[in-house]
Amino acid sequence: MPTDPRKILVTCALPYANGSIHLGHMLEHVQADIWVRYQRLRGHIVNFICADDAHGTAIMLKAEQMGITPEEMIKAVSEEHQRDLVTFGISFDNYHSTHSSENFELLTSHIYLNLKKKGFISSRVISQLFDSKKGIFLPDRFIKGTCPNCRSTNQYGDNCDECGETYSPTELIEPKSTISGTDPIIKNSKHFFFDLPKFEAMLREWTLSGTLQSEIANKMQEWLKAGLKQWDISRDSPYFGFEIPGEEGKFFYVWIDAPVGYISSFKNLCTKREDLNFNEYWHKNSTTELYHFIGKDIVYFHSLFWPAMLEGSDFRKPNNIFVHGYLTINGMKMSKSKGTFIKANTYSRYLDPECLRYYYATKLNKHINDLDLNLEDFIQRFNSDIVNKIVNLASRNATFISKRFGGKLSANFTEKKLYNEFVASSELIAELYETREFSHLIREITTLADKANQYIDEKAPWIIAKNTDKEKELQNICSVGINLFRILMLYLKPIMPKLTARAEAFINEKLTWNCIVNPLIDHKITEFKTLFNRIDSKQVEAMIKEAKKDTEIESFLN
Ligand code: NOT
Ligand code: ZN
Repeated sequence: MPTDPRKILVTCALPYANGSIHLGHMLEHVQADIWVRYQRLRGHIVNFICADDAHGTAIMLKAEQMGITPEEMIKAVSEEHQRDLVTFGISFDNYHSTHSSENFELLTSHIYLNLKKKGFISSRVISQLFDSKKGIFLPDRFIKGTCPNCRSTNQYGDNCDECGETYSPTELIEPKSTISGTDPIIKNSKHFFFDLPKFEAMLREWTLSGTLQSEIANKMQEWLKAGLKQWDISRDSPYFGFEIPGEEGKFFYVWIDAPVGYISSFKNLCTKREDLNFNEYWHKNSTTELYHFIGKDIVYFHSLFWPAMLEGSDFRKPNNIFVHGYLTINGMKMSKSKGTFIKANTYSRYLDPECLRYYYATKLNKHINDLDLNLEDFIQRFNSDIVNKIVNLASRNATFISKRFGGKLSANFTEKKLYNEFVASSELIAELYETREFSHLIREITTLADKANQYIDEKAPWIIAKNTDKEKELQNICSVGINLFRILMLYLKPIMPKLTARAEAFINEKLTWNCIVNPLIDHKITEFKTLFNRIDSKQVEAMIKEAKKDTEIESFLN
């Protein structure tokens, strides 16, 4: 039974520590952050957790290429990631690293040893491609060759971009190591496997429970039908990661320690916060809620391996995974040469992060379809909705209230019916936040904004203001306008927290979910200052110009 207030643990996928956060990552962080801020606004207890995913061959090689240690690289990247996430208002309670003592301890002592004790781990010798020049077994992504199916050249070791065929790297024709350019040899090595097929019944039950997004339940059923396979969880040295206890030279594959990062980041938070109890959230019978926001590329890990690992080692399982699609920019995959591979930091040097938060919200829903950031539409949509409809609603009324009435709202409220209609929308708005139907909820909010502006247009306070006998009426109308603006700002608070904070300073009140039940009467507001400036297309042009010049990780330039 969920508790009230609900206790909720929310995660985003852990960004790899070998590159900058870009607008694609940000889609997920913004989606999760809006949901989290909404839950907090409703008085629930939310722990919002993330970390850097710091292990693996790619990170090891990248550091080597840069002439630094992996530890130095992941430290610098983590600082950059956290700075960017804060800039975009992502309100994590903790941001840790998978290269941490908590993660090592949890993975080795609690998860791996438990799985091993229960007979879920086995070992056998397998053959893999090995780069003898570099002295390293080659991950699929570091092998290129000719597709055994369609004979296209220059294809990766795991699947063909041309015909879509998947295969094992040893089947690739004329494989080459992309690290040294040499021909790899086939070499044997002992590997450790997790017995995923043992968890089939539990996973099938999850697909039938009705909680998962339908696309995910269908996908999982396909995988279950095709048959689950033993999962290789080990890698040979040299590898940047955790060594498997008792198995010298064998390391845990990054994808097994990455999800454990969810638990260890929370464990790390428990050391900083006395009110948190680790077991309450992770015990197998926990009544708290656990949700993972992820992209559609990593569903396999989160829907199959992860729940199985948790079940097998006596931890609680997630209540749900919330999967989103990919981001495209101007209808295409992000591209460096077009200047649409946009890093979070490049964006925030030219544009306000809240514009992007808003735009993403206008497009997000509970499904996993891809989402397009069309830069022209972005400018147009933001200026029209937020600046013209919402901010303008405040400014057109505020001037009269401050100049003519010393900042005081009217002592009686004249439009109860209209006001109550705005308040009544809160139920639908709440449901749309809860179910992550943000695009629908923005439509509701802008429809209300249109109604509010229509009311002001009809009453035309600028005409009434010319008639000195109608002082009271003028004050009443503008007070209605400000009160409707107040409701709209509350509804937008999880999406645009900084704009809302400025609006709160202006209204002179901290907005809570229930505060809008009654309008503000006889209440003093503060002087109106510009709440938001229009986006100028020049800002977007300058950002794109800059994005074309971006190097991969900025921290190392400074
Ligand atoms: N670093 C990974 C990625 O795709 C995400 C790891 C998420 C953690 O960017 N894991 N699990 N399961
Ligand atoms: Zn092919």
